[in-house]
Amino acid sequence: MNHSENERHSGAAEPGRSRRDFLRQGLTAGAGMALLSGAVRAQTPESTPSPSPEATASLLYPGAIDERGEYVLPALPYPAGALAPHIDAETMTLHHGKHHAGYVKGLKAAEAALAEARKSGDFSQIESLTRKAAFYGAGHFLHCIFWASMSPGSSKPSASLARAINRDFDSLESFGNQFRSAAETVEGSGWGLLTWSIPAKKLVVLQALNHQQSSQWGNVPLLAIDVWEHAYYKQYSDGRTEYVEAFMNLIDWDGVGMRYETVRKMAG
Ligand code: MN3
Repeated sequence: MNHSENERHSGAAEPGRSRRDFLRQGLTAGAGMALLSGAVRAQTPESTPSPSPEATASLLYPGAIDERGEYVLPALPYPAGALAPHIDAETMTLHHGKHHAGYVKGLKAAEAALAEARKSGDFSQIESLTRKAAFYGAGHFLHCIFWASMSPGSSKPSASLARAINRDFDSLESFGNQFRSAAETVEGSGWGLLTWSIPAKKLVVLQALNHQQSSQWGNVPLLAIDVWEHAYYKQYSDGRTEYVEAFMNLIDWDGVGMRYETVRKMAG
């Protein structure tokens, strides 16, 4: 599977949308809106009612599907140039409008082909189609988390997330060192991820090769850095280390904390 497959597709980024608009987009009107009050960030999993399944999904995978349940390219939660100088507007626009859009298109095509196979009973392409569904699907979902992992402002982990980080990584500094090292050493194209392990009930740093390989099962990504060359090459050339360092300045701990609280509510 060659990444250049995605080069054909283009989609317009939508700069100028606020973070709040972005979050609202993925939420269903009723239960989701209540979560936007800001209260969800400040409260513990035990003290708030569980959000609806739709709201939970859109908090964990922001903007991944539209109100009809169709896969969709979410708008960026900030203008394309808002993360400069750490990530410039040209890189963001190309990455979002071309590459991420290509994953959405590939995922839809794979699922349509699988539906056709079920209808016709011809499963001769099942291996290729299943692999494509995994590749493009994982690519789509991780990019949704990637955009939401960053923000132009500064932030720090909430008290409950900080406690979990200290418990599972000894300190925020140790977490940062492990996360940076994981991201910098991904072999080829892939991701550095902070995840919540549902079975182990703890935070785990993982790499993903391409988008879909090397995960544990049962891990929900909370923070994602894309280290495919298309994420940084225009600005940093082969300087992945410098790009990873720049990303560390952009981490949106509010969003990470929101996903942490949501998954804890969903699965302890
Ligand atoms: Mn990418």
